Amino acid sequence: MTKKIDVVKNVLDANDEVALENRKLMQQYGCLSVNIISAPGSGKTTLLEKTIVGLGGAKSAVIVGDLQTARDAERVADVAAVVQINTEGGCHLSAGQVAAALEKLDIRNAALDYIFIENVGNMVCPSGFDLGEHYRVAMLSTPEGHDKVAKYNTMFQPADVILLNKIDLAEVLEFDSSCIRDDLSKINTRAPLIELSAKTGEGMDAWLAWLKNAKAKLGSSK
Ligand SMILES: Nc1nc2c(ncn2[C@@H]2O[C@H](COP(=O)(O)OP(=O)(O)OP(=O)(O)O)[C@@H](O)[C@H]2O)c(=O)[nH]1
Ligand SMILES: [Mg+2]
Repeated sequence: MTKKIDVVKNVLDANDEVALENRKLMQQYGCLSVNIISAPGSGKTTLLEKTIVGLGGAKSAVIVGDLQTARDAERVADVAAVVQINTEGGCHLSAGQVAAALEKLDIRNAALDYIFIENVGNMVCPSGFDLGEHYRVAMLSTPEGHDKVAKYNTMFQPADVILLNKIDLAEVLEFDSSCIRDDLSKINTRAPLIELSAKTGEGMDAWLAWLKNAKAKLGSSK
């Protein structure tokens, strides 16, 4: 029994060591990195397509994790350097996979301003793995229902910012964002909640302002 617990602990310790190196490397080269975690289909790739364009002249790269296919990478390739990681069954990205992607992106010479990590669509597994990101973004969308913060608290509790996407559908779905706010007040009062629609662009200004502010603060205590 003790042996099994040791193995799990060793895996997490090894991941955290690589994550620390990733964070140092991205810090050294002035790349703000965010790790976006959500259920499949919440709109991570759509958000990234719009975000990177919205950041104007900034140079961005995307590391995208999926079980199979390069479909998400193909969608963002026009606006950013991209590395697709196929986990082939794995339900989350690991720090080692991100370290390999940073080498592929040639981080030391690429002069990147932002690195966006789109984690594998999953509300549980990615939360346990630090990738070395500066900030963690937890996203949910209105079709998923307003009970998700309380039910998947491990995803929302450590988040630095929370995005509620697809607010263009809120009315037809009778989505109650006060439920989200109530549940967040019990587990995470630190992270701002930004309501937006990656499709219509509503609320995107607040998200872009948050990113630019985080980028400006890079190099401080974080
Ligand atoms: N109505 C509406 N649809 C959206 C919005 N954002 C994304 N979508 C749609 O939601 C679907 C899934 O979007 P994706 O961006 O592929 O979602 P994802 O989170 O990257 O999905 P996975 O990578 O498979 O986990 C697509 O049909 C998008 O067009 C939004 O703000 N409003
Ligand atoms: Mg995607």
